[in-house]
Amino acid sequence: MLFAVIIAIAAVVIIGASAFVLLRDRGDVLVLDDHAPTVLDAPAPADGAIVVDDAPEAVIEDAPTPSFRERLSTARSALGGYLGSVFSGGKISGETWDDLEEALIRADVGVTTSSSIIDAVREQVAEADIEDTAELPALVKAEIVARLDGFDRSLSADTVAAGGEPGPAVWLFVGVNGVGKTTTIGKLAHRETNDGKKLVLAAGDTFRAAAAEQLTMWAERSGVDIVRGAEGADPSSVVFDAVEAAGARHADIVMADTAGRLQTKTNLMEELSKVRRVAEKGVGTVTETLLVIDATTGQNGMSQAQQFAETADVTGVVLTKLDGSAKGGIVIAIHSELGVPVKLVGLGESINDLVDFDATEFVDALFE
Ligand SMILES: Nc1nc2c(ncn2[C@@H]2O[C@H](COP(=O)(O)OP(=O)(O)O)[C@@H](O)[C@H]2O)c(=O)[nH]1
Ligand SMILES: [Mg+2]
Repeated sequence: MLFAVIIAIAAVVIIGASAFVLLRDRGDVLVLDDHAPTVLDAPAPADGAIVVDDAPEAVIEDAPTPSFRERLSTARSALGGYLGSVFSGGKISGETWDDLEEALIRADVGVTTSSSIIDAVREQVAEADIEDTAELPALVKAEIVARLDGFDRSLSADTVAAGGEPGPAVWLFVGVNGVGKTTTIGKLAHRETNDGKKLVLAAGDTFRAAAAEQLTMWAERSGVDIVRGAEGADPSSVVFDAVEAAGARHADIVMADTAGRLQTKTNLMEELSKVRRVAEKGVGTVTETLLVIDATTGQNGMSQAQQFAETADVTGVVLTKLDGSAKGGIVIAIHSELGVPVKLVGLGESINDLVDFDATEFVDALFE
């Protein structure tokens, strides 16, 4: 009897252990051995004590598999037929150009960029004596691809050795309130952790206590460390402490959340440049400043984005909520008008709903 119980227990242990190994091999489970998720409370500058609390276990999530194009078409997005109707066949006329311009503008490509695309295509049509609208999709596609080509979409974590020791790379996330900064950091933390990177998150949005709570929940999902400050604390001191903590832990990347709302735009921009300065005061180097833009805000979002792009040294755009927009044309406007590449796209609210932007697949999806 006792023997049977021992056999049963042994069987359970063996099956459990092999299931664990299998899951780990598939990269589905984020169990960081001897590295329990930790919440670090950023010290008030006066006392300097870091409080370390144990956080709950990391959550198990499935790894993403479908391609960017597949993800785009499942998310009810892209240009949703705006362009298809223009190219229904027949002779090219003045109306064709009007229709094409209207389609591009309705798809959020923006007035300036739309007319520049049309001018370029018209020129080619005239030069090659093209008469049929059936030939236009290939030309428009090539024009759009040309506007998306030649940008480096990688996220850099290369840091210059500071005093002989390479310090952490700092990625700043900026953008107006509600665009998806905190969510994007949460998704990206999961991805980079799966990739073997060691991270520290900085809850630099100290405007609302809920913002730090939200980021802490994301940190727990991926089992990464997070540095927080009290509500109303100086965001740059939180980022500074996060960089210090990352340096001490030999972490690769600090992902810093920021507030998107202050009394005035000037205050907001000044605060962001202070955060940036302070992030590089110690061992950290800011290697990415990612501007987060909500695809559903269209041209309105573009004019806000312009202000950030002008003052914040933006290295790339994260375009969120493309799943909720039928107007993927904003991608083209971002490249042409802001001069920075879309590096990542948000296609939902879950942890795996963040994908690398792929220009060719995107343009193909536009014309489906
Ligand atoms: N559908 C969808 N919702 C998103 C996406 N990214 C963020 N959100 C949602 O947008 C809301 C605001 O996001 P949050 O990260 O708090 O924005 P923040 O104020 O810029 O930090 C939340 O409800 C998110 O779940 C996305 O790619 N798709
Ligand atoms: Mg936020």
